[in-house]
Amino acid sequence: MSTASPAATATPPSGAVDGDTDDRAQPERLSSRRSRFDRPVIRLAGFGLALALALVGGGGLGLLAGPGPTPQAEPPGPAGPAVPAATSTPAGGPDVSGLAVSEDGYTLDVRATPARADTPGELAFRIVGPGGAPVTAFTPTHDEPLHLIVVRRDQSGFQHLHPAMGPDGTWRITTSLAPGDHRVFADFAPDGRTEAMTLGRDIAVGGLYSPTPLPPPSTTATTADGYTVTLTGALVPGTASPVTLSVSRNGAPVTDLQPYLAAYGHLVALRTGDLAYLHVHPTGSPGDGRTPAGPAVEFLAEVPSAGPYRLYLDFAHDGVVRTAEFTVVATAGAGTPVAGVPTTSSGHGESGAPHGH
Ligand SMILES: [Cu+2]
Repeated sequence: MSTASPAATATPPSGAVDGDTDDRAQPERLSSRRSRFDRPVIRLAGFGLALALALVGGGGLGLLAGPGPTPQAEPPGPAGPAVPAATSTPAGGPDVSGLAVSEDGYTLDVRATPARADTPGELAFRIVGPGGAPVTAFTPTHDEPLHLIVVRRDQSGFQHLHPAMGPDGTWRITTSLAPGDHRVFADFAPDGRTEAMTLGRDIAVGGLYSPTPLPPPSTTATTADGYTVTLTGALVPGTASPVTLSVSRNGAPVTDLQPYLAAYGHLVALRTGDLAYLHVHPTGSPGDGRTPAGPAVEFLAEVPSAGPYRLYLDFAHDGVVRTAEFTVVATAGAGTPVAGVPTTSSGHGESGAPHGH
């Protein structure tokens, strides 16, 4: 009955994408410091999502000044001329991440991209603040002042980078990108904001683009260097869904995972179709006295809608950060097994796809 999917994929040790040997290949700096605040669950609410999609689809802010009613955006003041909310995102909250290039007055301003495909080049950008000047002060989240995620729009080539900022607020890193359109996410908290935010935009890299089909759902991912990560749990739209990822190496459970970004794992989920960004984190922290260093790392994830997502788990072991990737289909209804496994297959708990609770 075991039909292990050959399509389970994982990227090799971080940085080996495209075979280059730039700084992504270096092990991430490992630290056990706790970040100042965590965001255990990012909710993507439907209302904010619709508006954010309108923004993205419109290619700019113009739509905000349009005639569409924005039920939660009206100030509570007395009657007066209706003022279009042209300079900020609608009320309803930053529930949607990564779908907008500008939000709450902050804009992701890309200054340079690698000139040639599959060749190391500079990716440079700034975060421009509400006053029009680049932001230079950030509150670290998960041990870093800014997290940069780059993934091609077909959800291949995932990279989690930590660029360096110059005194003028320009962030730079050398990276190599395959041909095609890539989504760049900047995940950060400007000083003075209590919550992190994620801005996203596309960058284009010329060349012959051969899209990679989304791998079919699987509960197992393997890395090139002998790690296997097994996913259990179910993604239920609108629910904080427990998801457990278990790491083994050459068949033996790994019980000495290293802290990475103030956790034993760092999980990014991107919705297939629009690359809506969910930044999910474990339910425990290294050193809290109750969270083991593997093999299991537990997360809470709340997805906004049914359908496929691509999950990218970063974990650190033996001083190297690796990424394991999964396709997971979120299905409405409690207890639906993860990865779209039919619920009618068996009445016994042998399948390795336990119920959600
Ligand atoms: Cu990061």
